[in-house]
Amino acid sequence: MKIVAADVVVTSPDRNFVTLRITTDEGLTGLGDGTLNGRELSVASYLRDHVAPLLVGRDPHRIEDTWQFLYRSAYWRRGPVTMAAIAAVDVALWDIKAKAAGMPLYQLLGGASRTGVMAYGHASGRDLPELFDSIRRHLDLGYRSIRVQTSVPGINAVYGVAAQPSADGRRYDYEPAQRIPLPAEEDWDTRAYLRHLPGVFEAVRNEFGPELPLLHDGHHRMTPIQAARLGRDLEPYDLFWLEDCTPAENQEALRLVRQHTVTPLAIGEVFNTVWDYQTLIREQLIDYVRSAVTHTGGITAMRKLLDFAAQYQIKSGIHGPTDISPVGMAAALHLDLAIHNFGIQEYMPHGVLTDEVFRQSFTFTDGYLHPGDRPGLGVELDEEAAARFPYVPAYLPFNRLKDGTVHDW
Ligand code: GCO
Ligand code: MG
Repeated sequence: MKIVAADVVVTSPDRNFVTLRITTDEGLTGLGDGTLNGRELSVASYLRDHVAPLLVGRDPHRIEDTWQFLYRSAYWRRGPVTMAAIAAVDVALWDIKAKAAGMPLYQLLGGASRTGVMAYGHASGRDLPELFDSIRRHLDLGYRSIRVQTSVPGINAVYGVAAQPSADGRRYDYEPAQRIPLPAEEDWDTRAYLRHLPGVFEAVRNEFGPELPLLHDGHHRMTPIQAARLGRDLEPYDLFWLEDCTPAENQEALRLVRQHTVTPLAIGEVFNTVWDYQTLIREQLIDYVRSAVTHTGGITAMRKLLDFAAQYQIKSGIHGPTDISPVGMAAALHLDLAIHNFGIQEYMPHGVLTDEVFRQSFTFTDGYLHPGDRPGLGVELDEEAAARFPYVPAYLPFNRLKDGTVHDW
């Protein structure tokens, strides 16, 4: 079998997505997700201008060889654009291989290690009544694990808080990318946040009891000593994890956090290779790996990363916001089902327009996701529907402190 075409489709149903479609001379096609929120066209160009010409004529079955070729022959290594592009190729090739085998991808990854994949959803509220409503709606939808984000008194806009409960009863998750010509400016005050958050978790525990797994995302905004304090203050509320408590690129910073708290830690959604985790995993400074299949070089690289983590009893918590396309989500679910050290999967349903463009076979039942049993990934791209939604520039927001200093968002 030979690759005869590698086409990039940029489409914007609800939001922008970059999809790679690889076609073979036997008529099989594979899909890969290369979406990098707010920087989508850079990956589209990397794929179109630099990678697609290299793929034509290659044997699609040689996945490891193609991965190593793309990683090493570029000479310039790592980085979100490169690794998202490699991920798109890798996942498309796994899709083709599984279709050729007539099996769902998880079978090629070793078969199912569990019956379903536990998902967590995003609850948020500007105050406690709104937050409790949001948690109840998620419980009604079937979620059995819930991320909790709230506004903080004195701060106008806080990461993770949906501005308005939605009118259609379907979409009330937080969506950070905005279709505006310049990034929105938000404000931030870490001391106010540290004072406010433990009381929120105390109220949630009192209302919903001890069983419900609760998660929280710090979105890189604390220093190590602030993160250590928050982790310790949240210990009575038994969090499933505290995510991205410090800017993740300084791996050593987590040593200090770890010294002071037993709140489980998750990091890695902005990482793109196993090298970003070397210290974190070897020194057991984290409990969950947050990488996205889409941003970390695809199934081939994620598998190696998660096998490395498994030797240290560190589990998966694969990134799955709506900026991961249904193709990237399906890839994550096949991996989640197959690996032994699965922890949890982030899951926010996409909008209705996205579901028109990407026909999916994965299911969400009683809090558990399953990738389905169609050969390959189980996702089809409707090209005509995709063409109805051209690219729209969109930006993530950024933070300034009260004195105007730019801060991690
Ligand atoms: C998460 C993430 C997202 C990111 C988003 C940026 O935990 O899901 O923090 O909400 O902010 O992926 O594009
Ligand atoms: Mg996060």
